[in-house]
Amino acid sequence: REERMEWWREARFGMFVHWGLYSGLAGTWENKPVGEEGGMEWLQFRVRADTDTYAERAMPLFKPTPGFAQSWAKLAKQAGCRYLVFTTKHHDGFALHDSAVTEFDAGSVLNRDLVREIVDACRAEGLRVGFYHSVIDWHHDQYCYLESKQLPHPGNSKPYPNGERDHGRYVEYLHEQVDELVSNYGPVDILWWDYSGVDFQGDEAWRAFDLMANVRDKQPQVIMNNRLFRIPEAGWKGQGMQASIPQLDSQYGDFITPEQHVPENGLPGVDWETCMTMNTTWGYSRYDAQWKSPEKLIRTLIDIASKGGNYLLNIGPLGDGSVPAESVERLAAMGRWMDVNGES
Ligand code: JFZ
Repeated sequence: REERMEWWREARFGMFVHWGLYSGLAGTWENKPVGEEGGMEWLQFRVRADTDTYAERAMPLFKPTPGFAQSWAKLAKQAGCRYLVFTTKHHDGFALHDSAVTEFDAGSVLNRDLVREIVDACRAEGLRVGFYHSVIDWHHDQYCYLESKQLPHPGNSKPYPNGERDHGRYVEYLHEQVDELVSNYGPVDILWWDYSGVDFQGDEAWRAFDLMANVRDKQPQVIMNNRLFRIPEAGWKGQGMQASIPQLDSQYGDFITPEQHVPENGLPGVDWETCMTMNTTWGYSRYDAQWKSPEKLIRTLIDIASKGGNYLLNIGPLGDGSVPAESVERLAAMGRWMDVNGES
């Protein structure tokens, strides 16, 4: 473990990318803003749309231009990031790779493998690559926990159109899809799981230990976060974004993920990474103008580095894969600071 953590502990700064079907919708539903702030990657849930309606409206707006991935990788590199973590699948369930186990994926819809494009682009810039993967999946008809209970389903207004669901079949799907991701794209440096809710604990809900063991088997050097679990032993106490505590038994993951904040005294004795947005949303919104200043972002990077953590700073590209100008400017400013002050 010490060996595989080495590069990550020195990396300090990574780029997070939230990008998927929701990106083209840009925070808009039926010509109205879904909200001024907050996670627009949750758009489907926020408007309570079933998957068919959501996909029908979102797909025509999701049109990645050729070369979008190279521009992300160059941006990350110039900012001084050492790694890039991107959403292979978010909670809506749309997979960016070419998956054999679903047609709700980029392979089926666009005849492209966007995971391969992004991985290749990162490698070309010498960046380490991480896969964010959501265990929540609103589109899967056997996914029965938490939010999907509250989503309508096509042709039936009842939450459980088919009676009791077989959660085991969803878990099988999850395992198969993750297996594709760790088998077909060469070395994967990070598996960034997201996330197990309070009312179900990782192992029973996801067969998490099996899931992690298979990933580790295919990718011996991979580093995984703690979000398959929601228990104190895995660094979670209570609910909410402030809930990280400095303990992590390595069977639950390699690092802890404080969200949108820097723990006041760091998290002594454990590896940790703060993930953060530059405005208030992870997935792109054309309405969110609450940008943190470049100075504030640089100070946060210094604060985190001085406390022994890593900073995973998010961009939310548009449906065509282009990056908002506000994000490009901020990353450029951070890159200028890193050129002077960072280690090479
Ligand atoms: C999750 C996602 O729901 C969100 O869309 C984004 O991807 C973010 C990085 O991760 O958000 C969470 C997950 C867990 C907590 C809070 C936000 N939590 O446990 O407090």
